[in-house]
Amino acid sequence: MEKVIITAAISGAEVTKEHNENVPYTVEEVVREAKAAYDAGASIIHLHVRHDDGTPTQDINRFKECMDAIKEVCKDAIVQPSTGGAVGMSNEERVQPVNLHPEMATLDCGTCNFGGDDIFVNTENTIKEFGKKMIELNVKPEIEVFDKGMVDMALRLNKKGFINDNMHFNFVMGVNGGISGTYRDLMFMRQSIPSNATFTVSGVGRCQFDMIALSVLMGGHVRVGFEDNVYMEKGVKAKSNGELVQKAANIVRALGRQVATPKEAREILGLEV
Ligand code: KMH
Ligand code: ZN
Repeated sequence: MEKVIITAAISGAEVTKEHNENVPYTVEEVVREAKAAYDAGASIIHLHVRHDDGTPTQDINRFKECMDAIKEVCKDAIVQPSTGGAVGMSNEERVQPVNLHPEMATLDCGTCNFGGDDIFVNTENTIKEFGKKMIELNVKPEIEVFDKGMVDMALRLNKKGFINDNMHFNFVMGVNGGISGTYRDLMFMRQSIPSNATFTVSGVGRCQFDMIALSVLMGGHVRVGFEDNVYMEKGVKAKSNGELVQKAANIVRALGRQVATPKEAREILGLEV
């Protein structure tokens, strides 16, 4: 089987220092967390950025500052900005980092409840607009799907030319409002995408490491990090994203697969090497 790409979602937009004091806000903290994740085996850094007080922003200048600083210390990492941003942001705000021509960016393929009163809104026209822009700027989308209907949306927009072939999916499992993080549902998602598509799995909350193990066994890739989960195990908070990546890498190796380097990740994903 091909090697396993580990993505580290180091910061997120909803998780705060109240959940784990090591969640990064400042550029310095972002760099610290990215480097710890990279050193432990992450080849993709999935990035949200904040103001120093922790407020999420999609400001292009803040993204540039953080991405440049990450690349200083994680030379060949793939830095993948979010276009999801935080719940409630406008499309104009969310799409800004795509203008920096990153190798990849996320493309969220549907609307869902997001806990409490929150709704994460991605209308069909939004997905088309973001997808078209990514094609124009040669940015590979990581197709984020929180439920099975979002897979169908992505497949339909692929046929209509808003998403290129060689699709790479991220099954986000366990959001309150999305598909649950169970073996049955992961199989269902896996069986719903084309056989030549690649996929990673993000288990949110307590299902994170179960989803990692299952994805490794199924031939998939894995995402770990504070955006999705701040615990090493029940009641034990992670000291860094590096610790979470290390645990994921140990699972990968224990199950007989190897961790991909950034160069290998680019080859697997069809990015320019
Ligand atoms: N913060 C969530 C509302 C993405 O990065 O593309 C959306 C999110 C998805 O995190
Ligand atoms: Zn994200």
